[in-house]
Amino acid sequence: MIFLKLGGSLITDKTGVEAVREDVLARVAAEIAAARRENPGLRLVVGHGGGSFGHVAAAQYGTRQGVETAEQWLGFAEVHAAMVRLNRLVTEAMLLAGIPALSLQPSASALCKNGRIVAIAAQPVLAALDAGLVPVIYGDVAFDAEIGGTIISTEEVMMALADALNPSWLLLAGEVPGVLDEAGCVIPMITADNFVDIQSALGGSRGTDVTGGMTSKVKSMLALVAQQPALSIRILSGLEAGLIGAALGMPESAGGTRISQ
Ligand code: IP8
Repeated sequence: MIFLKLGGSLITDKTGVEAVREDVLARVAAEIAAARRENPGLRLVVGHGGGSFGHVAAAQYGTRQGVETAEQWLGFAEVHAAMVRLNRLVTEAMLLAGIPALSLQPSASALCKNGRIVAIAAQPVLAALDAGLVPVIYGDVAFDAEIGGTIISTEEVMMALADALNPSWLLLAGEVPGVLDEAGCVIPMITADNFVDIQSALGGSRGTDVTGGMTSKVKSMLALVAQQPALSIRILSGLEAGLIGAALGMPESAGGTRISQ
């Protein structure tokens, strides 16, 4: 079982508004289709981020911090609608490539408390996999028992599903070739043991925001592999043709950064 996240920065143009990278989407879909043909037993869940779709409305209404007023609830509905528009494009590209992609709406499945997912319906995802389908999830809005509503990222949805689905790999395909060190080289392997050294390398080379971004991403991925020792994570570039296909075929030896326990 493999979880594959297509980053929002990979499949959309973040400098535009609701601008999809059609060429990237078509190529990635073809790579996924080829990997499935080579390995018909592959159980695959695909997820995608928001990029220039959900994040624009989400920032405008501050949806992640909570939803209370009528205007904020309108924003909640608009963020979801933007994500559905992107999800349709992703799903259509996959269907066109011959992948039996089935979109499953996270906001109809997940419930949160203070911004954290406390329940998610894993059963429909399992049923889809058993039927030979490729479930497609995405970063979405979600109802929240404490703060009304919030935003759940693709990784958060995948992490919540990991308990029930036990994936062996989580592949995070983005624009960057992996986690980079001070010299700009890809760090091939991160574990809890070498994280201290890596953290200082990250801190030395980048601005505070970016450092916080990658450091906190790596930290949450290390927490995830500590919870799920059989899971490994790979951060890789989806911009380089063939890498996603190679990672789906042989995740152990694909490029990028591996995060393991
Ligand atoms: O791009 C967030 O998903 P992400 C999606 O995986 C929304 O963080 C709704 C902004």
